[in-house]
This record gives sequence, C-alpha cells and structure tokens, in this order.
Amino acid sequence: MKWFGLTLALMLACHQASASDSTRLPDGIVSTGSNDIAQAWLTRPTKRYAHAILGDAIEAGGLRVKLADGRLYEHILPKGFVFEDRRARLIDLDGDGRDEIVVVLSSVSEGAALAIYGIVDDAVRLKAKTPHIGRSNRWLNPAEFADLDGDGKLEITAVWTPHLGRVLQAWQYAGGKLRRIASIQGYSNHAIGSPVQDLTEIVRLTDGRTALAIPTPGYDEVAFMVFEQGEFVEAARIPAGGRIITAIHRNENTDKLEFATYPKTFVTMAVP
Ligand SMILES: [Ca+2]
Ligand SMILES: [Ca+2]
Repeated sequence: MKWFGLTLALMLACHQASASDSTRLPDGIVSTGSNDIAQAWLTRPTKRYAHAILGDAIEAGGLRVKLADGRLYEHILPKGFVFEDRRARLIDLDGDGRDEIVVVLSSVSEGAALAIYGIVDDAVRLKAKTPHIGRSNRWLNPAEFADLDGDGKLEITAVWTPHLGRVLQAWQYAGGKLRRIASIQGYSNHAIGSPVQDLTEIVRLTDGRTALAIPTPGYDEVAFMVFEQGEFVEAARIPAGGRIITAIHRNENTDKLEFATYPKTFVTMAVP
C-alpha cells in the first residue's frame, strides 16, 4: 500500500505538472538561467499570425518565467503580437547580475523585432526592443550573444530577414536601451520553414580572435566573422560540402564544428 500511495502521489504530481504546462508552445524549448531566473519558456500557442516561418502556423502568445526562488510569472501579449520564436534566451546583457530575456516579438502588421524582457517591479516587462521590420511576414533570427571584440561589452547578433535581405546585425544593450552598432549583408542563420534556429556558433580562430561562424546564403559554406573597429569582417569561409541542414555545434573536446549536410552527411570542420 505504501508503494501504491507513493505511486499515486507521483502520478498526481505529474498530472499537476502537465496541467500547469499545458499551454507550453508545442515545439518550444525551455531555457535555463544561472542568475535570478531559473527557467523561461513560451506559452499560449496561437494561430493568429499565419506566417509559419518556423515550420508551423502556431506561435506563442505568452512568456512564462520561473525565478531561482521559485516564483512564477507570465507575460501575456496583446492580440496584435506573437512571440515568433521557439525559446526565450536567458543572459545577463548589462552585467548587473540579473538575467535579461531575449526573444523575437512579432507584430501581425509590422513583422519582427528583437525584444528584451526582464523582471521589473515584480512582473515580466519589456525593457527594450529594436524597431519592427515594418511589414507583416518579415522575420529575424537571433544568433549569438558574445563579446566578439574583447572590449568587455556583449554584442547581440541576429540576422534580419534571413531568407531575403540576409543582414547580419550587431546590437548592444546598455542603460535600458538597444543600439545597433554594425550590419553586413550576405549571411543567413535560418532556412525558410525549418524549425532549426541555431545555425551559428562562437569560435576562437587559430590566430586567437573570437569569431561568429555563420552560413553564407546558399547554406553550403561557413563564414567566420570577426568584429573589428566596430565592423564585421569576414576572416575566412570554408565550403561545407553540401547544404547545411542541422544546427552548427562546436565540439568542446575537439574544438571542431559539427553539423549535417544534405543528403545527411555528418561533417566536422576545423576552425581556421
Ligand atoms: Ca542584466
Ligand atoms: Ca564587444
């Protein structure tokens, strides 16, 4: 009976957990933080924006945040907006020891913007966002958040319209404001209709410089972008041997990039 009781309690606990998670985005990913926020994930699936850039017409209408102390919050978007993303990235962008939440916020009429949320006055609130692209069905895909030039300030990188203009941009967040610091055309970190968003990686080149690895528009080469004197500079590009169809991942043991190309060939690429 004791085991039966324990099993029943576990089943009830699991049931409660699944009930409270029932509004999670179906293909969403839970992000884990290491500062004041323990977890963040997208909620309230909605079909009110039929863009389907990530493979289905279901986007998120809410953002759930769980603090390290267990407190739970949810930010619910007004009807004209969705989170056109699969995860809410957690990172301390301004160095104050508290996480910011970075997510793609799309207006159904004005397209995507990169948005930064945080816990302010005991609620999840929008802290800053880039301008929206300006028309419906225009999207951007976040890339990496790293100090590319070693000046102590984080560069927030993303590709604006990764299937059209393919503009890699760098932004900085300070004093509650987002500022664009650089942009360069001709790079893409997303294939249209794919659920895969992670086609970039931060690497250290053999000459010691930090670089952003990112595909070129045919997805059949990897470019290595350094950031110098406030501009992106392509340090190298290497053929991938086919069209890259998975995330690009840096193997921590070998320091090589790993990904698959069509038709399903596993590729390892040494960093130049
Ligand atoms: Ca912060
Ligand atoms: Ca920097």
